[in-house]
Amino acid sequence: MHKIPASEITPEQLYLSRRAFLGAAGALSAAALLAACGGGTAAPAATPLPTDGRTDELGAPLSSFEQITTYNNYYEFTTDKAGVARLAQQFQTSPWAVQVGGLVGKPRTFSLEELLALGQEERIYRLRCVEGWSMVIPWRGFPLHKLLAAVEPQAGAKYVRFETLFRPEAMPGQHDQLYPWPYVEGLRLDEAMHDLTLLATGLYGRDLTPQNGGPVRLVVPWKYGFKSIKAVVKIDLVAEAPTSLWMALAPGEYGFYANVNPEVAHPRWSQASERRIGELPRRPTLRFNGYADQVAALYAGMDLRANY
Ligand SMILES: Nc1nc2c(c(=O)[nH]1)N[C@H]1C(S)=C(S)[C@@H](COP(=O)(O)O)O[C@H]1N2
Ligand SMILES: [Mo]
Repeated sequence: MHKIPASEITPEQLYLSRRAFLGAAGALSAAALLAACGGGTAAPAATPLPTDGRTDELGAPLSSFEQITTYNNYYEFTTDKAGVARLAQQFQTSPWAVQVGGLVGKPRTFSLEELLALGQEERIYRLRCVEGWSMVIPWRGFPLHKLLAAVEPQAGAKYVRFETLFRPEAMPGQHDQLYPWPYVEGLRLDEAMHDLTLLATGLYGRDLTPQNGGPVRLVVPWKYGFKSIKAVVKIDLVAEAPTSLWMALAPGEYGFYANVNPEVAHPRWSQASERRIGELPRRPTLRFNGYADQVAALYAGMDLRANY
């Protein structure tokens, strides 16, 4: 389905030499190295960070900073995954505000600084794109339920609707009339309240890069990557299931739930396996992307084939 650029299949030797360098530098953790760089001075985007031997809870190594920040889906900029980083480089992520409203007792606009104050934990999650590739990403952020609690959802609120910034001057892909901009996504309220559901403001201990959805994006690790909407500016609690951009564009291919499910094929390809970026053999895709223990109960009694 996709050609594998050479840049993705040769990094192991690089990792090994970086590891050796770290060893020589002494027992410095990645965090210590970052701290040593000084908080305010962001290293050039091209500078790779060590994975420091860390893994997800299933034992899979973290994807590298370089992989995570140079292979992106972000149609507001371009449909070329390798081209997003350059086009998004000048994107202004500050100042930023997220307007939270709809069926809530206390509608409120959060500045980025107020969002950061809600917490900055690290969460290592797998990201599985509906196209059949995946990564392991160390996000920094806070569970969305913290923000929702602050605005006090009303009894009639059953779903959460998310919207990306619409600014065609800065996001050239938004001139493409084929897509019903702005990008919209939605979750059922209980999915949104689940502790795994994150609002991410960083990765690898740094502020979130523009190409990864900076300054703030949603991360829902048991769903296909397209649910994890980037550059969020609006969050509304609503009574009815929102229509996402992908549902509007191709309702037969993309449903509201989009839970990772190896047993339900996309109409045009199997979802039984995936290509972890940087690896050659494909991996089997896991039910709910490996988070079934934590989230399967949300869908008890539902037909997950009909609710794709
Ligand atoms: N606003 C917006 N959010 C988006 C997308 C997009 O095109 N626009 N692409 C989605 C898809 S298909 C995936 S797989 C992930 C990719 O996130 P990453 O580039 O940080 O890996 O972002 C999702 N969020
Ligand atoms: Mo995706």
